[in-house]
Formats: sequence, C-alpha cells, structure tokens
Amino acid sequence: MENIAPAIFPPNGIGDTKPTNQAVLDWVHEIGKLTKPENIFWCDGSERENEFLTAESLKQNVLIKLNEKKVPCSYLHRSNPNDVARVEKVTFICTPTKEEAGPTNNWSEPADTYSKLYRLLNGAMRGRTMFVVPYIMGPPDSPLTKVGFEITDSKYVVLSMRIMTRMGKIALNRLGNDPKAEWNRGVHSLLDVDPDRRFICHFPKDNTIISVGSGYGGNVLLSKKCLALRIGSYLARKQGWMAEHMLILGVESPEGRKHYVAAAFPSACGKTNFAMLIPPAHFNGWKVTTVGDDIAWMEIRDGRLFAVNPENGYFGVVPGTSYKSNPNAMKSIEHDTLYTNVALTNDADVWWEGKDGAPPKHAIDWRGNDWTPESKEKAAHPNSRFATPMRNNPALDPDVERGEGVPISAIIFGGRRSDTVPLVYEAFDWNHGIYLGATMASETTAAATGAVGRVRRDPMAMLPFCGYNIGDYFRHWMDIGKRLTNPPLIFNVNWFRKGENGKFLWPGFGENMRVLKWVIDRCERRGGALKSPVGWLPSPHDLDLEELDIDHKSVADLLGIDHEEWQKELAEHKTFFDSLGGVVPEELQKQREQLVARFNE
Ligand code: GTP
Ligand code: SPV
Ligand code: MN
Repeated sequence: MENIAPAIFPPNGIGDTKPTNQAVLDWVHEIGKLTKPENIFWCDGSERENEFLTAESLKQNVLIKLNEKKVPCSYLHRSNPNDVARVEKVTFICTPTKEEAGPTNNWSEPADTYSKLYRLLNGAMRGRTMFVVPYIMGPPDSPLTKVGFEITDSKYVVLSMRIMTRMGKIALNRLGNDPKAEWNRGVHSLLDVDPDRRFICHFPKDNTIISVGSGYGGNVLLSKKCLALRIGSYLARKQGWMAEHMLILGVESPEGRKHYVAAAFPSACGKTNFAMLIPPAHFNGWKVTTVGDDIAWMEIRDGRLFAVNPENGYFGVVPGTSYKSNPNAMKSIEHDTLYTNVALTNDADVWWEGKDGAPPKHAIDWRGNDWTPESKEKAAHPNSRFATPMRNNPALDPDVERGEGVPISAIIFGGRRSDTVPLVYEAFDWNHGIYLGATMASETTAAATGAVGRVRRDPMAMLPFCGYNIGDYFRHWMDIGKRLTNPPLIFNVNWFRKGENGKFLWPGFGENMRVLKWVIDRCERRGGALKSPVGWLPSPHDLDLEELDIDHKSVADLLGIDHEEWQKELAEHKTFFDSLGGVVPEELQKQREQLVARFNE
C-alpha cells in the first residue's frame, strides 16, 4: 500500500503523554499490534504539540499555509477528490441483530465486520505514526460529557480534533484510572483512501467506532457524527437523554428576556447560519447568541429539557458564506481556521463561490488545478468546509460552557422544500410535534455523496445519524415527552420554498429573525395564529414583516397550504411509514390519520 501518511519523529517532550488508565493502554497496544505503526504519538492537546504537528503537516503537504496577513494562523487542506463528503452507503450500524439497527440503517453483523475491518487494518500503519487522541465531548463539568479516544494515522484528523473537541489532558483527567469507566474507542486509518475500501462502522454495544479508507471530516472526526450522534443516540436512549442533530441558539429581547431554541435541519440546510443569525436593523435591541451549530445533547431537569453543545468548534459549509449572509461566520473564519477543499488565490488567500467581492482572476481550485472565472468547474467544492474553534465566534453564548446546559423553550424542525411546506407552523402538542419531525423531508445536498436535490424523508434530520431502530427512536421521543412537565413547543420551518420563477420566496439568513420572533411570541403565549390542518399557522400580520422588501403575494405563497400538494404529501407520509416495515408507533399512525381527517373536515 502506498504510504500517504509517512511517520513523523517528535523531539523529547512531545507526543509522550501516555494515559494511565490500563483499559486504554491495553486497547492502544492491541490496535498497535494490529496496524504495526512506525511509532506511537500520544497527544496532550498542548500548543507545542500543535506547532510541531502543523510544521510536519506543512512539510508533508497535508496543509498549505495561508497568507498570514489575510487569514492569520490558518491553513488549507485538500482531501482526495474521491473523498469529499460523508458516504452513507458505507456507513454501518453493527448491532447484534438487524432489528436493533432498524429499517433506516445499513446493518452488518458485528463479528464478521470486526474480522473484515481487522483484515484491512492489518499492517495498515506500517511506516506511519499512530496518533492517540484523547478528547471529551461536552462542557468539562456537565454530567452528559463523554470521553473518547481516537486512534488515527492522519495528521489532519489530529489537527481538526484539536479544534472540534476539547482535546488532550482534560480527557485523561476526566477518565481517571478506573478500567471500567465508560469511554468511546475510535479507530481510524486512511488506508489508501480507496472508495472500495471505505467503511464507517459503529458498534454501539461496545461503544466502538472503526472508520477506514476516508480522510473527510464527517467520516473521520469520530467525535462528531459517529460518537456524538450515532453512538450518542444509542447511549441516550439507554440512559434517558437525547442526542440530536440540532443547533442551539439563545435569543434575547430588548427587555432582557432570554429563550433558548434548538433546531434540527438536515445537513447543509442552514443550522450554522441560523445559529449565528444577526437580527435585521428593525429588530434593534434583539440579540442572538450561539450555543452550538450542529449537535445538541439534552436531558430533563425540573421537567424541562436542558441542552449542551458537545462540540468545541464548527465544521461548517464554506460556499455561500459571506459578510452579507453570515457575518459572524466570516469573522469566525478570519483566523485560526483549517479550511478543506476551498480555492487558493495567487496571494495565498482562500476563495469560494458566494464569497463577498469579485472572484479572483486566477486561483487554484479545490483539486489543485488552475482556475479562472471562465472555468466550468467550481473553484471550491460545494461541500468545502471550515473547522474553526467556537471561541472565534463573536456571537458565542456566555453559557456555552455551563455544565447543566441551557433550558430549551422551542424545538424547530426544518428542511429544504421548494414547495408544499409553509415558512413556519406550530405543532398542536408534543406528540404532534414528533409527527412533524418524523415525517419531515428535505432535498438532498452535497454534504453526503449521491444525488443532490432529491426529496427524501429525513426524520428529525437524523436519518443518517440515528444509531438504532428509528421506531424505537420515535418511541424514545414519546417517552421523553411523558417526563416533561414544561415541554418545549415544537415548530416546523422552511426557508427554501420557491415561487413560480424558481427563486426562493423568503430572503432567509438574518431575516429568519422574523420567524424566530413569532416562535418566541408563541412561547410567551402572545403570538397570534390560525388553526390549519397541519398545525398553528401565523397569518401575515402575526409575523413582523416591517421594513422587509417582500410583496403580499410572496407572503401569501409562503404561508399557504395548497391542498393538492398536501394530498401528495400525505400519500408520501404513508409511503414512508409503510416503508419502515411496522416499526412506527401506533401513536404516530394515529397522528397521520388525524392529519388526513383534518384535511377532509
Ligand atoms: P451541516 O454542517 O452540513 O450540518 O449544515 P448546516 O445545516 O449547518 O447548513 P449551513 O448553515 O452551513 O447552510 C448550508 C447552505 O444553506 C449554505 O449554502 C447556506 O448559504 C444556505 N442557507 C443557510 N440558511 C439559509 C437561508 O435562510 N436561506 C437560504 N436560501 N439559504 C440558506
Ligand atoms: C453534516 O453533514 O451534517 C455535517 C458535516 O455536519 S459532517 O461532519 O461531514 O458530517
Ligand atoms: Mn450536520
């Protein structure tokens, strides 16, 4: 196998922070015996370690240094062009039985899968350095916080994990010496980045993840989708909490009243943008702050849901990010940022489609080829990403480190729908809200390989991330509801409805504040709404649309329920539930029948 990740040799004092927990040492020893690396590098998360790894990555062309004046302390990484997004078809949930993984997951038998992966890993790290990355997910003093270890042969993974998680000694301290303590085992090897030898496998029962053959974020930063969502959701059900693909934002009124909102939108459907929203001038005195942009872990306290963001950074979509659409993201990625698959300008700055200003006359595209504005190819890959520490975000919520989390007033589901689904509506109650989540759909995006723009059902934006049977997942939501005395209200939004001209009807981004304001009004029991078959709908005057350049027809179209479109939609709900082969809880079937009945009233 070609060695695409040659070993590095640290000086004394770097790479030698060995954990003391015997269970960890035994596991590292076992993986070392299997993968046969040249040496082992024990990460501690220190500044010195970071400098050394960065310098070595520059030497090996894993990173390109960006212009120090334009984007200080920032780097560009190019992944293999065959490896630019999550690959759902090679993502497996390896529970003892197929039923436990359920109808929406790829399943493979654990023992066979271990054998197959161990064959691929045998000698895979020859001539390479094996990095051991200790990390925690969650604020240091949260009861929900989990410890993970990721073994990897990729320097890019180590440098990214340092941004995306709380990495190093903090995890060793948290784990302590109890050999029976709970921690996640993650093994990653690039192998030779061959799509035919690419597998992302989860063993929920063993709290273990093995990912081979990829170097792309969502497949290899095992803390994120693999631990915080797939294994996380499995543990959450067992332990009575929730692991969700949700942003968390704080919204404060001019009078100083503050609410927190969690929102589940599928990949590349607007979570980061919503979490960093800046209210338009008309909302003078309103403030939105970010707790998290992708993942929420929530537990019940005093009959309410409290949420923490388990991550420490943002792995965000770059294209479309500008001072116009998302100034907080732009400020966050001005420095100390690791870019993947964007374009490189002649003066070593970064560029992408949708960035402010004119495109450069010449650049090197994400593949490393010459690019000019006349080129047919995109300069930046549509799923190019930034990894940036959350402390860079000017709108970071002051309570982001709070161990007990923040109380959630509202949960919002949303997808990318050109038609049918109104701008916003509210569920009648918790179980109806679960139905909205369970039946949500979205047009697919470049965040995962495969067709883009195809409408697919994506329950709670968790279709690719639920680590167990989706029917049990719905049931878990219902069980949580029973334990809540003060449940969040549940909403559905759609920023992406299009008019007859094929253009978005809603301006989106900062203007989403207008929808958020209605959500908050409803939470405070003062926003107006009309009863519709799908839920509580705002009438145009229930939304604050002042100083917004939008015509009456567009507003009517955005809030409209087209009965013909909904007949099709209802049929698709049924098709979807039927496709799940009998796992859908009776209560949700009943919700569906009631919805049909409301349309026939
Ligand atoms: P993941 O990181 O993949 O989970 O994505 P995400 O849900 O955080 O999506 P993100 O905020 O990065 O947005 C993805 C794409 O949607 C970007 O190209 C945005 O420009 C676009 N987008 C986000 N919000 C809006 C909106 O309100 N309106 C419109 N039209 N586009 C939006
Ligand atoms: C997503 O696809 O939902 C992401 C990006 O947040 S990745 O980490 O690649 O999964
Ligand atoms: Mn995501």
